[in-house]
Amino acid sequence: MKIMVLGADGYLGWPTALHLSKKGHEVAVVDNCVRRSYDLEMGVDSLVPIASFQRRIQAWKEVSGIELTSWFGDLTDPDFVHRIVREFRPEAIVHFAEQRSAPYSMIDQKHCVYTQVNNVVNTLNVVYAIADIDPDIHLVKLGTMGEYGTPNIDIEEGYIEITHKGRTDTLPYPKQPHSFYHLSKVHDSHNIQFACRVWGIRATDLNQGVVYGQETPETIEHPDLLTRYDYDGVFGTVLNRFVAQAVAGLPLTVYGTGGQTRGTLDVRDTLACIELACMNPANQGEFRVFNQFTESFSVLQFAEMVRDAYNKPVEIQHGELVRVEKEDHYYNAIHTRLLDLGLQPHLLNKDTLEKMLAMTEKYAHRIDPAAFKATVNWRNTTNYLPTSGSPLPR
Ligand code: NAD
Ligand code: USQ
Repeated sequence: MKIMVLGADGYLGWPTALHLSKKGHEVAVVDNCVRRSYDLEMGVDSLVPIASFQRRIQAWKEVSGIELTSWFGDLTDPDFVHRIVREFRPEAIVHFAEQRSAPYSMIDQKHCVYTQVNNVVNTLNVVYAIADIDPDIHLVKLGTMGEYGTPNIDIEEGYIEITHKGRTDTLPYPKQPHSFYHLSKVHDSHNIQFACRVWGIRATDLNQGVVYGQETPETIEHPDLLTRYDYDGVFGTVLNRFVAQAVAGLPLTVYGTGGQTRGTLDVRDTLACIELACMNPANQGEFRVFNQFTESFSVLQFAEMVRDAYNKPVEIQHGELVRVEKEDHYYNAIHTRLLDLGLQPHLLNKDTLEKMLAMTEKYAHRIDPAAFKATVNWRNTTNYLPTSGSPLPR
């Protein structure tokens, strides 16, 4: 199958591109490497050193003999998007390419507007290119479980049947997102659904939970193939941060009581889910939604699992609730559709955590303890950032 991966220099896009090409698909990779500029802006770095986009592609050719078609460019440019889709003519486009940090989107107005413009415009350009060039192309779009928020009822996979004043309809599930970043994904979902309805394109929205882990069978084949691992206060996700904090000998930073519950999955399952979605495309005109996670845990449970898996003492610290979110809530999100397609999950266990801890110990000398600080508070409209006066990365 011909698959174009947008955002292929990122944490998830890079291992996905390798996985799909190893499985025999013809893969094109696209990125403008803006993610690397966010690190420069904030003075932080991936725990695991990563080779340049060009070097990674070369290394994969040396290791596997597989040549990835590649483009360096900005997806907010509609001419660029049309050109690459016309030239490669993919059967599926896997779209990871967005600013994906909730705290980054909550720094100030400039970062909020940047996030929403970048994300919504990228997706609109992709949707237009598909509709103009070949409506048969299947869009596989990375959404997020955080689009739904934490309602006091079960979360369905995209749609809910509602009976109102005696009449019944199946409607998009209500959205109460956690941040301006999560809101950008809601806007994307609405735009894609509209395009499916009006132009008859086909799309799968993968509402993914928080991803953990770093190693995949392909990335560990060569040091220049490794994917990034973020632990800082803006881009680091919860379990990855807790593992790095444990190794650094610092307290695990649970915000508030830690009752916040989230769907989660192993990075290896992200790759499997993407391939399953590509191989089983949505019908023409269908806006299909999968909830892409395998288990759910509270933040405190994540912290306790890391503490119990490590062979050194670990302290759990309940700090300020820097986000505006429910600390204690009902959470039951349905996630059967990927399992029905054959997903065999890697569940979070001691063995996985021990491997994550061992990988992190290998790079412990690269940990900057100052980077852990949570610098963004949802209640402030202007948060402190050393470079907050300068232009945003492009
Ligand atoms: P990432 O930031 O590591 O990767 C995103 C990539 O997109 C980066 O390499 C970036 O340079 C690129 N990109 C951004 N804007 C671009 C533009 N205008 N033009 C070209 N390239 C651009 O993020 P990730 O963690 O790999 O996440 C990938 C996707 O999965 C995101 O859409 C994210 O919202 C979603 N997701 C991630 C997680 C997670 O835990 N990491 C969980 C759920 C959903
Ligand atoms: N949290 C802590 N302590 C920390 C870091 C986080 O208590 O040190 C808490 C947060 O307050 C939140 C939860 O952990 O309640 C998850 O935070 P996170 O930063 O791991 O995840 P989030 O901001 O939701 O975003 C991440 C990815 C995003 C993706 C999302 C999936 O960055 O791209 O969309 O996970 S989901 O959460 O399902 O929406």
